[in-house]
Amino acid sequence: MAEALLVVDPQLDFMPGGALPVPEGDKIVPVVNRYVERFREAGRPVFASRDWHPEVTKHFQQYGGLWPPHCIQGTRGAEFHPELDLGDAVVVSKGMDPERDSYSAFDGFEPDGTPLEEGLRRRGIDRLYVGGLATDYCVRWTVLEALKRGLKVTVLLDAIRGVNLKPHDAEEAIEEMVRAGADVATLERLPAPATA
Ligand code: VGL
Ligand code: ZN
Repeated sequence: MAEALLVVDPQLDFMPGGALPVPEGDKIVPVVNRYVERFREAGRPVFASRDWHPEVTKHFQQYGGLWPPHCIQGTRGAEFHPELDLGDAVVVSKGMDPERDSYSAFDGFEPDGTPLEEGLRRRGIDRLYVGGLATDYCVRWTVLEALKRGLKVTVLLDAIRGVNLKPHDAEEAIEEMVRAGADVATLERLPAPATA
């Protein structure tokens, strides 16, 4: 079995200056680049999810949701940060259903329509290393869903940032993920990804 890196929603709208800015969201960019390099050198796959909303969705405030419009398909805000070097990462798109308010990358699909879970199983992946935005929403839901599906998860503490609608949301999200069975790591304390 094998390991993969999953970078959750490192998109411009979640960075300072974007439509739904996560404080210090851009600080993950150089760190994520180093993780990508490590995984690439080890021959392990890299996945990047993207929030990919239609203009009208129950996810947005105007239509009963929590959020200002963000990451609308095809807009600049929906693009990955230009300084990210995601290489040939598998892009997983999520949030397309206008009727559903979903946060997990496990509700997403690869470009050919393969659901994320199936794509991971096909590649023999049993552990995900997860970084990205935001700790208290899409990272949290993605990690909890991965654990429920029997995958092992390592949360990359130096490659995540939270929205913190309430001041301690991100901290509490990390505690919740760990209680649910997630491991944590940083670049300096990263178990060497096993080569296949
Ligand atoms: C996210 C809020 C709304 C996220 C997505 O990627 O964490 N947060 N949509
Ligand atoms: Zn969203």
